[in-house]
Amino acid sequence: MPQTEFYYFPIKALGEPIRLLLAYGGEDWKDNRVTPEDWPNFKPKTPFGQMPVMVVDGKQYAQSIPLSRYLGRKHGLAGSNIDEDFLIDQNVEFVNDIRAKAAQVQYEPDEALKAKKHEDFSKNVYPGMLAKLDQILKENNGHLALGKLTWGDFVFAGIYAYLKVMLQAPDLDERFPAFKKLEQTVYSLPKVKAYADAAPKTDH
Ligand SMILES: N[C@@H](CCC(=O)N[C@@H](CS)C(=O)NCC(=O)O)C(=O)O
Repeated sequence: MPQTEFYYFPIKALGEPIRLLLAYGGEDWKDNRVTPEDWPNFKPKTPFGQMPVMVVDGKQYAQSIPLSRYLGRKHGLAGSNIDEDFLIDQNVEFVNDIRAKAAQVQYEPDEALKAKKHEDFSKNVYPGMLAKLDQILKENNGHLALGKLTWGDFVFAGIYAYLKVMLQAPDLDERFPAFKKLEQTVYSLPKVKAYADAAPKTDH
């Protein structure tokens, strides 16, 4: 089996779900953490000028959610039919919607507008979305879909720390204990824990 090479910035963010899935699957993989200094040289060599990127036997795989879905299928974390797969996809996409909303604020270059958007979204957008996500986890036995461990849980657990930063919500664990619990469920899986214990420590 060829060694899998994984490339992402030295943070969790969109790369961490894939790292967690590679660890869970017991793959022989190398965690290449590309520094911002090295990125301009590597960027043109990637399929979309972005990371994460996985390379297996010279073949490149990109886009974080399809990568997670692919590894989930490979390692027995997908649904057992297209309806179950749909439920995972649907709820993963909703988590991604929350991230994308927060990204609209976080990457706003105008500081005054950024503050205004944050205030608006914190009052009018995030509470409803987060309450919905909390409801989804409660209806699914603490998981993102199907009432059991799926690759969707790895997407959530991998980006949760980043989500807190993006939402500017350091109190999210206290407001929604089910979120923290799901993150811990995934990070407590023995092979995932072994990876995380040995990995460089980053806050998001
Ligand atoms: N849809 C892509 C988005 C990837 C993405 O936005 N990557 C960012 C880091 S989180 C990146 O590579 N930024 C550097 C750049 O665009 O030059 C995915 O989910 O993989």
